[in-house]
Amino acid sequence: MDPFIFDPQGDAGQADLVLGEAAISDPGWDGEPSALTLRLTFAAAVAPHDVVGYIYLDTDRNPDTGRSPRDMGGLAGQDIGYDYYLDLFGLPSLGLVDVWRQDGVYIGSAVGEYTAHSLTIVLPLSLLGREDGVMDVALALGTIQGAEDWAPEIGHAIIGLGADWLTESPVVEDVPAEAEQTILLSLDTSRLQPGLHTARLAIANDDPLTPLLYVPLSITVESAPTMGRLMGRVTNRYTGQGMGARILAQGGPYTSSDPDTGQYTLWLEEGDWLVRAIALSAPASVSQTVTVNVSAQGMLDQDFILAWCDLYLPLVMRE
Ligand SMILES: [Ca+2]
Ligand SMILES: [Ca+2]
Ligand SMILES: [Ca+2]
Repeated sequence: MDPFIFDPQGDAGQADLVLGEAAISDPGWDGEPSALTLRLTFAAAVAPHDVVGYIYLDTDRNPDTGRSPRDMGGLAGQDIGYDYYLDLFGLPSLGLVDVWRQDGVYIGSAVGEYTAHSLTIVLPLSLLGREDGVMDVALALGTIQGAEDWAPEIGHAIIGLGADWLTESPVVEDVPAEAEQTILLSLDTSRLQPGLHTARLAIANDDPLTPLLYVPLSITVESAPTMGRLMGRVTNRYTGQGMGARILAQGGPYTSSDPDTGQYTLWLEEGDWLVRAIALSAPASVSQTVTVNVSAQGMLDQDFILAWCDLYLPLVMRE
């Protein structure tokens, strides 16, 4: 799992968060949804079974949409506009985490599981609308007596930017004052689509003002001479609008379409492929599968049309 927040130990009593980690699972060919796993680790003295609170998710990463955490137990310095929030108040009694939209619409529930000093929550990303897994996040945690630990107190954390093509070594190292430490980065681009990929190297340290330092990283992957390109749009049959979908090649790579335009590009090795588009914010059964033949250096147009009616229709009963 990728750490997204390091919170100081000792800044809270019964709900002292020290580490937040996240992982996003790949979507499955058979429609297993992408899921977001969140693991919160608390100071060793904390029994996380009493912890309640809110996790604010800014899924469009736009502070001008949604609400400020300040409106609901958060701090004014937490600079996001959350579009969804996770409500942990059902955890101690029911073991459930409720997912709410910012305007108070109940979306669904997920199970929270405890291990020693950690709490793990697994959320299907389809609960969060047109979500690709990258989002801004802030937390307010406490007990039913009140909020105790905010993370981060100023700014926000980002989840979903973990780069599985990058490993760093050493991961943990104490660096004395005025000393230097070289960190070796290893790249594995074998599973990456051609194009630009970015990541941030986070360096946790004991500076109270900037407990996390970020070093931006980017890499451009060139296509191999044996690869060809599939391009097109994913649209909604009922509205004609572009829509967000996962485009997967069976046994191969996948990509996502732009949620606004529906446009996508998927690079594949030459040969025959089964390719499936699965709507992101709909049941996984909303999909279309095609067979394509990709030629080296070739470009193939392939549009997908998905039948998904994203409306709640009132049901009228008549005698
Ligand atoms: Ca803390
Ligand atoms: Ca927002
Ligand atoms: Ca804190």
